[in-house]
Parts: sequence; C-alpha cells; structure tokens
Amino acid sequence: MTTYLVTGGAGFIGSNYIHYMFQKYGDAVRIVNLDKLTYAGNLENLKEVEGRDNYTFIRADICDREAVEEIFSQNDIDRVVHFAAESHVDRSIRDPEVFVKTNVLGTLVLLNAAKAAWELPDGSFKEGKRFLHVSTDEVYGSLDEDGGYFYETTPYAPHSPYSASKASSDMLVKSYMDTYRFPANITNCSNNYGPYQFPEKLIPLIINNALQGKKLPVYGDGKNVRDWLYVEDHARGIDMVMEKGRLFETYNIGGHNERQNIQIIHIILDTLREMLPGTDPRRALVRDDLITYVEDRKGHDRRYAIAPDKIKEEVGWYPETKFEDGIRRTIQWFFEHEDWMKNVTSGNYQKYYEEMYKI
Ligand code: NAD
Ligand code: TDX
Repeated sequence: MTTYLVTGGAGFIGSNYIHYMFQKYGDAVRIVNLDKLTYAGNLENLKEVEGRDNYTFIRADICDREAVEEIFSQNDIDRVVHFAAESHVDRSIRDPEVFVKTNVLGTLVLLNAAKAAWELPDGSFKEGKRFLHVSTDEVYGSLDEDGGYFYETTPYAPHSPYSASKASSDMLVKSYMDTYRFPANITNCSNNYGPYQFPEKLIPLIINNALQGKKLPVYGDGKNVRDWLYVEDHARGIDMVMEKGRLFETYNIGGHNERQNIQIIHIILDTLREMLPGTDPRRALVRDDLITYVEDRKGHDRRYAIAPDKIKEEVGWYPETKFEDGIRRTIQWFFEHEDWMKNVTSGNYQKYYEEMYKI
C-alpha cells in the first residue's frame, strides 16, 4: 500500500484531491492529512472519508519542525503532495508575513523532513519516494492581453506577495532537486474552481453574493483574464504527474479556458437564472445590476494563460471538463450545500468582507 502525506488536505484543492484519490484507489492507498486548520481549512470538507481505516488527520503547522519530523518517523511516507499554503492574493497584499512563513519556511521544513526520512547513507534516496510541490501559474507574472502563453520555460516574474512566496517555495524545491537530487516534481496550475472553494475567491464569492442579492464586486475594468480549471481535473493532473511524470520536471496544468472576470460573472448570473426554478425566491435576487465596479487590486496581473503541451505529451493529461459543465456542477454543489456556505461565512468572514470591500 502506498502512503501519502497530503498537506493542506482540509482546504479547497486538497480536500477535492483526497476525495479523488479514495474514489480512484479505494483501499490501495493510505492518506495522512496534515493541516493547521486556518480560516481556509475545514474538516467538514472531509466528513465522508473520516471513518476510513486508511485515512488519518493530523492537526499541525507545517512550520513546526518537530511535529513534521514526528509524522515522518511514525509513518513510512512514500509520497508527499504539498498543498498547504496561504492562497489568497488579496490577503497577501494586506498581510504578507504569514505568506512567507507558511509558503516559504513551511515548505523548507517539509523538504528537510522528507529528505532526512528518505536519504540513504550514500546520499541517494530510497526507491519510489516522491515529493510533489503544488504551485501556481502566478509565479510567471502577467501576460499581455493580445497573446502568448505560460510555458515551463517562462522566466519567473511574480508580482504579488502571494506569488513571490510561491515562487520562492518553487525555487527551494528546485534547489533541493539540483543540489541533492531530491526526488520531486513541481506543478504550476491555473485558477481552479469547484466544490469546497472558500468564498473569498471570485467564483464562490459571486455565487454566494448573487443568491443573496448582494453587490458583485469587480476589480478595475473587469477585463483581467484568468484560465479556469475544474478542480477535479487538477486533482487528476497531480495524480498523473505523480504516476507518470519524469522526476525533477515541472509541469504546467491548465489551459484553453481563458475568460475575462466580467464574462465569468455574466456566465454565473445566466446559469443561476437557468438552474433556479421560477418558484425559488432567490431567482428574483439574481440581477445584473448587482455588478459593482470597485477599486482595482494593487499590482493586478492582467492575464494568465497556460499552454499545456508538455503535460499532454509526456503524461497524457488534458483538461476534460468544459467550463459550461464545470460551472453547472459547481453551482449545483453550492445549491446542495447551503449549510456549508453558511458555516464558512459566519464569524470572521463577515469581518474580512467588510474590511475588504466596504460596499
Ligand atoms: P486553501 O486556502 O483553500 O487551503 C489551504 C489549506 O492549507 C487549508 O486547509 C489551510 O488550513 C492549510 N494551511 C495553511 N497554512 C498552513 C500551515 N502553516 N500548516 C498546515 N496547513 C496549513 O488553498 P487552495 O486553493 O486549496 O490551494 C492549495 C494549493 O494549491 C496552494 O499551495 C496554492 O498555492 C495552490 N494553487 C491554488 C490554485 C487555486 O486556484 N486555488 C491554483 C494553483 C495553485
Ligand atoms: O471580489 C473579487 N473581484 C474581482 O474582480 C475577487 C475576489 C476577485 N476579482 C478578480 C481578481 C482576479 O483577476 O477575479 C480574478 C480572480 O481572483 P481570485 O479568485 O482571487 O484568484 P487569483 O487572484 O487569480 O488567484 C487564484 O488563482 C491562482 C488563487 O487564489 C491562487 O491561489 C492561485 O494560485
């Protein structure tokens, strides 16, 4: 049985990945989920897997060296999938320090613990051990509106404190591969959407606000472009890189679903109206005039876009879920999980929202 250490498994992508892995491999894998449970971590995301014999949750901070070393000494970890991070660009603009602590120093702690556990006396590594560092396309900076894509060879040019911290963590992983031949891969993925996404991010925030007839904040002119990927496709991509990717390589994940933010908002409004029955009182609340242009994000990257040629050629991965299907599945999930949304938006979320938007 292969034992995985998943960090940040109680967050958005991490919890989708854990569900994907159990659906695909059942009892053939064991997953240890290490998560600090920050505001973004939520064990409700994992209640279906809680009772499994091959699943363990450990609440710990990836920056806590002793706690991380103990996990490696008590479990024969074969593979690490490292999601844990501070992940929201707006929060990084307001408070960068925790981004450096978790994303940079936390990654270093994990690398050192895995290296110590996996290294043989001659400096090589035990057979079959692998570390996959989950990163973002934001490390490549911003593209012009009229063309070009991010490739694995694109030079790093991060702009926000978030992307600078992720770029730093990528560089640390690269340095461990180059210096020690540490068995790792890096994946740089585009914007994800889907179930369990925290409503500080554009898509769940717009769905949640629209259903309550609340204003829909659009930064700047609304024409910034993101390349949206359904989260399950990302989970599958990570698994495929782990299984079939060449060690020491970077793979970009995403591709060919570029949309302006304002287009995304119109698609969500149209889809909500289409999916809500006429008798549902929320239908009347979903209105185009909720769209409210607000001050632009500082240093707002104009466009992200991935050409996923390498991962397609080498690993056989491509984005399977059409946006129109993915957004319907996402909205359906939010319809069926009203309590989830209520729980995550109570308490501190209100304070964050008021300070952030003032609308
Ligand atoms: P998220 O914010 O939803 O979840 C992050 C998780 O990490 C939470 O469960 C949180 O409790 C945990 N965590 C935070 N600090 C921790 C610490 N110090 N120790 C242990 N656990 C900690 O994030 P997400 O959107 O699921 O992103 C997961 C990863 O994927 C991140 O590394 C992010 O950079 C990367 N990524 C995200 C996207 C996206 O669109 N969301 C796209 C590309 C890459
Ligand atoms: O209220 C909003 N209004 C708005 O116009 C919010 C929250 C966002 N936006 C814009 C900013 C971006 O151009 O929408 C776009 C998407 O914003 P986010 O959902 O915050 O995502 P982004 O900043 O692009 O970063 C995301 O994708 C890459 C994730 O949060 C990162 O973790 C990931 O690495």
